[in-house]
This record gives sequence, structure tokens and C-alpha cells, in this order.
Amino acid sequence: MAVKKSSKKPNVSAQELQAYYHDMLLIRRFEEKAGQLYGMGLIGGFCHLYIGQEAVVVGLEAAAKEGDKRVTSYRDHGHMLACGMDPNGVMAELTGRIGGYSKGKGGSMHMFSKEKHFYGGHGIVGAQVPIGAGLAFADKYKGNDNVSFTYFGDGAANQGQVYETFNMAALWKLPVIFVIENNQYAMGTAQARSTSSPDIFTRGAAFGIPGEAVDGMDVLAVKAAGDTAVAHCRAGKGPYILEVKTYRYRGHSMSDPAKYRTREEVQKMREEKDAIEHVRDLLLTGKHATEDDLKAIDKSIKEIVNASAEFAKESPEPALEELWTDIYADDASQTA
Ligand SMILES: Cc1ncc(C[n+]2csc(CCOP(=O)(O)OP(=O)(O)O)c2C)c(N)n1
Ligand SMILES: [Mg+2]
Repeated sequence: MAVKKSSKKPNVSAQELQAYYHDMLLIRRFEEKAGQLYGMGLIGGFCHLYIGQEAVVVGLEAAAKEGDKRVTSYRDHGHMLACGMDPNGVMAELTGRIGGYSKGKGGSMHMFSKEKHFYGGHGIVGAQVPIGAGLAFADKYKGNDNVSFTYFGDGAANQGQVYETFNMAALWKLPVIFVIENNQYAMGTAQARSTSSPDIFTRGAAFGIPGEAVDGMDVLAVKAAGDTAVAHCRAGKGPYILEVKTYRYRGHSMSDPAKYRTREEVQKMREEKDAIEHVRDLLLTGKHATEDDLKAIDKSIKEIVNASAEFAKESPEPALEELWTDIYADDASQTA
């Protein structure tokens, strides 16, 4: 059983690097806009921003193929955008409008896309972990080689259901990648105050599940680790754990004053470790893009994000009758 700290890096093309830059910046700008709309009172309820963690989901999506599944927690907007869901539909859901992915009835934490194989969006800490194993079970049962990316946090990694899931996933050799997004805090609690051992990636050892720790501020390292994990799962060898070390710049949710850490700590991460700046540097120093190319990417992203905000403001609120729809499934087909 391998438990190691990863330092592999893939060879990537200029196009791939530019795509990572684009996708990470789209998430960041989209979330900044969501933060603004929240401040203006246009988004109600919970809103957990992913800013700072963009390299995790973008690196792993680069290792995915059509038909792979993904499921995550409430900090989910980045995952939706990275797997190709429509920014308009995500933003309109945030503002509670009919044009949103759940017709405005789900909000930030409850969006889904069967087309993109995105299974939420879960507000209960750790609840998505057994669901991720269930998705992997379905693929194994059907006999394809798809994998399930099951994301959860460092805090969720202390939940009992995670270990029940590890047991079943190992026993049945399910193609599930357990992605622990270790952003160092669970709400206001630092990892050292809640977690008995710092190396969460070793937690599968008792079940024979290999794990590795990855620098989550380096999209290339994440992509390389994702490739390893995916190859393991597609080969029928069972589950794999990736502990991706990352950092969130904003509060736990929009209502968090973040008194449990210093401004200097956040500033230092932003200045020294920012994942988007890292790719920007790689693109410029490697002459894979010019300043003008990057400006053009920034401009196109701004247009997408502004359009999504406009769409989200203009889309009507759901009609009252929608209270009674989408409660029970009409079609419980086993073959879909
Ligand atoms: C079962 C359950 N317990 C407690 C909560 C309250 N809660 C919401 S988020 C959170 C912290 C989770 O931290 P982590 O797993 O590290 O994820 P992060 O927010 O850092 O992405 C807690 C305790 C909850 N939603 N569900
Ligand atoms: Mg956390």
C-alpha cells in the first residue's frame, strides 16, 4: 500500500496551460461577482466562496474524461464551472431565479447537472462521501471505466461516515477518488485544533487505500496526481485518496468575519502561493502567451461573468406553483 507525498509534474502544452488559466480565472471572477451580488442583497441564504482553491478542481477536471462523476460539499460553484456547467444557470440559481439550475429553489448549495455528471452541492458535512461511492458503484456495476471524484474538506475527513465509505469502497474496489480539499480550516477551527494527525492522506491505510498529498496551489501538480489516481481507478484497483493542500482566501461563508486567523496569514498566501499568478508566470516566462493574450482572456471572462449577473438579475423568481414541483421523481428508470 503506497502512502506518499507527490511531487510529479506533467508536461503540458501551451494550450493546456492557457485553458487552466482561463478556467481558474473564470471561477475567481465569477465568485467575486457572486460576493458582490450577495453584498447587494441579491443572493439570500448561504454562500460559500471557493476563491483561493481554484487549482484543485481545475487540475482534477483536466484528468477527467466524459462520463466521470463529481460530487462535492456546499463550496461548490467552482466545481460546477470547471465541469462545464453554464455560468448563467449557476448565477441565476444563486439569486433564486427560475433560470437557475434548480429553478431558483435550491440556491448555492443545491445544484445538479445530469448532463455534466455533477451530483451536487451538499450542505451536510460529509454527506456527499457515501454518495460518491454510490456513483462509483453504479459505474462498476455497469461495467464501464468511469471514476467518481468525491470532494470533501479537512473537517469532513473527521466524520464517521467517511470511514464507513472507505471500508465499502475498498472492499468492493470501487472506482472512487476521495479528494480531500485541505484548506486548513473547518469553519473557524484550524486543522491542528481538530485533527489528531496532520497527514490526512494516510487515513486510508487501515483499509489498504493508497493516498498522496499534493500541493493544491500548483495546478500542474494537481493534474499529475489526478492522472495517477484516475489510472489506478480505471484499472480496477479500487479507491484512491488525494489530500490536496489548499487555502481559502475568503471567510467560511459570506457571514464569517474570520477572526480565527490574521490578515497577514491570508495576505502571505495570496502573495506567495496564488495558483492563478503561478500559471500566469509560467505562461509569460515560458513564452506560451503574451500580456496581450492574457488580457484578451481576462476580457472574455469578464464578459461571461457580467452576462451571467445580468441573466441572474433579469430572470424572474419562480412562480408559487413551483413549490409543488420537483419533489418526487416521476421516472425511476434503472437504465438512464
Ligand atoms: C453534519 C454537519 N455538522 C456540522 C455542520 C456545520 N458545518 C458546516 S461547514 C463545517 C466545516 C467543514 O469544514 P471542511 O470540511 O474543512 O470544509 P470547508 O468548509 O473548509 O470547505 C461545519 C462544521 C454541517 N453542515 N453538517
Ligand atoms: Mg476545510
